[in-house]
This record gives sequence, structure tokens and C-alpha cells, in this order.
Amino acid sequence: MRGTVLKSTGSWYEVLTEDEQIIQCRIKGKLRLEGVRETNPVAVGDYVTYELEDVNGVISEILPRKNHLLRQAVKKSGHSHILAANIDQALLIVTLKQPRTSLGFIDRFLISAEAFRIPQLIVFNKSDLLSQEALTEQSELQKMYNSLGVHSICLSAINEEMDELLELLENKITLMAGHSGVGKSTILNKLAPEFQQTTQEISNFSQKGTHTTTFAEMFRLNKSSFLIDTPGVKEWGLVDMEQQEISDYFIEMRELRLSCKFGSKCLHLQEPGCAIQKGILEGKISEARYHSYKSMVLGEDNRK
Ligand SMILES: Nc1nc2c(ncn2[C@@H]2O[C@H](COP(=O)(O)OP(=O)(O)O)[C@@H](O)[C@H]2O)c(=O)[nH]1
Ligand SMILES: [Mg+2]
Ligand SMILES: [Zn+2]
Repeated sequence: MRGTVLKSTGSWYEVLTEDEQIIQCRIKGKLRLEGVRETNPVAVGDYVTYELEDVNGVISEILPRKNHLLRQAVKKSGHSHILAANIDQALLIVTLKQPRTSLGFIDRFLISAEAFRIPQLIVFNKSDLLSQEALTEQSELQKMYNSLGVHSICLSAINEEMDELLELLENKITLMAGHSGVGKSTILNKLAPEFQQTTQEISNFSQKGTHTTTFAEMFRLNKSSFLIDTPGVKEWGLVDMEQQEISDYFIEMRELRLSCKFGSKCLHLQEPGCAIQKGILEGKISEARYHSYKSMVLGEDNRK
């Protein structure tokens, strides 16, 4: 029998069966050995086959993945953790206030998703908190990301309806991420009130936020639309990405980089004849995006 993994706690997996039941499964011992590099062999979003054992199930096989998103395992053990599998799009919730999401973090997220060939989407939330000036900044950011092919909408999750967002999520499996406190659970509760996720109280809300969600979990919004809530993605890392590779995932650099004098060896830092440097001067690449690029290549901590 087949099903989709909705939730994983490390030893138990919640599986949505083909006849729309939810059952608890464990995994066959042998499966554990195959996922050598990952700390978790079965991820949220995985299609699996299982056998029934009384009321529970035993997962016997993971069906081939369309894709997956990794993040580095805590404590840099060299192992990586699969955040989720079989994702149609990655949705980043961004706030310019309470907390402020840095541009570096946004780009890091987009580039990581791009590396796994997963289309991206941005929601700018908490727009009710923004001054006129900050609203202008937000709309400029929206313009910039839209011009890169990353669709974005602005939202005030506590005040507005979710129609526009729901439409973007229709018939897809969407992975939702964003710093703690940006409103992920609030958005999920509005989209699917039956799940009643815990949200943080304003009173104990700090600029950094605390973790109220520990494991990634997939929620069914309607028959064919799923939303995966992920715990704080501070550890979001550029897993297995070579320095030379990074500019390939910056959409506006992808073509341009081919004309660098040193070709694919160019890191676009100080090299002579660099087409990317020229592109910045000509306004084809924004300073902000290049700044994000540079800190990724130099391995600077850009997780905030
Ligand atoms: N002002 C304002 N507050 C919001 C908005 N969306 C969420 N919040 C508040 O932000 C806090 C954190 O939200 P939560 O959904 O728990 O964030 P999560 O950590 O990303 O799941 C809660 O107190 C929410 O009520 C919004 O659009 N505007
Ligand atoms: Mg939450
Ligand atoms: Zn170059």
C-alpha cells in the first residue's frame, strides 16, 4: 500500500494513505542503513509503500523522489538533514519588521531552492506594521524579486483574507519557511483553521523569536493542496555547493557569467574581465544581490 509522509518525529511517521486515512508508521530496520548521509532516511513529503501491522504501519520502501531540500544537520556533523521531499514550490515568509528578515537570508533561501530546482515564492507579511518609508522599501524589493521571476505578494495575515495566497498554493505541495515569528503558524491557521497551530504570543516575542515548531509537518489545505511548515531555518545551509556553482543559481548572473574572461573559474570577486562586475556597473545586477552573492562565496554567516 502507498501513502504520503505528513510528519516525522524521528522514530514515528504519520502517513496519509490512499484512502485518506492517517496512520502511524515506523520504518523497517533495513531502510535506516540506506540513508547513510542523511540523518533522516524518510522525509516529510515522501511517497512510501507500507505494510499494515494491526492499526499501525511499517514503511518498507521510499518511492523515487522528484526532489528534496536539505539543510545542514545541527552541529555540522557532515551529515545533512532532509527538510522535505517532492516539493512543487518553496514559499519564504519575510517580514521587514518584528523580526527583520535580512536580504542575505532571503537570497540564501532562494539560491538554495534554486539549486534543487524548486520554484520560489515570497510573501511579505506584517505589512500593517510598516511605515510609509518601509512600505516603499517593501514594494521596491517586490519589484526586484518579480523582475528575477520570483513572484511575491504582500500580506497582513492577522487582518486580511488568504484568497490570493491560497490560489498560489492550489494543487501544489508548498514548503513554507521563514524566521521564527514571521507568521507562518498564523498563516497556516487562517488557511486551514482545523489544524490550530500554536502561535507565539506578542508578549514573549523577542526579535529573534523562539521555536514553537520542532519538526517539519505537512498540512492538507484541501484535496490537492499541501503546505509544509518547517521549524526555524537558522541552520539553512548551502549544502554541497561549490564556490563556482553559486552564481549559476543567481538567475540574473546565470547567462552573464558565461562571458567572464576566466569562464567558469571566475568567482566574480576581483578577476579581470569579469562580466558580473561589468553587469553591476551597468545596473543589470543589483548591489544588494551581489552583496548576498559575495557573502555566500566567502562563506560568511548570512543566516540572520
Ligand atoms: N502585526 C502583525 N502581527 C502578525 C501578523 N502575522 C502574524 N503576526 C503575529 O506575529 C507573532 C508570531 O506569529 P507566528 O505565526 O507564531 O510565527 P511563526 O513563528 O512564523 O509561526 C504572533 O504574535 C502573530 O499574531 C501580521 O500580519 N501582522
Ligand atoms: Mg510557528
Ligand atoms: Zn566573473
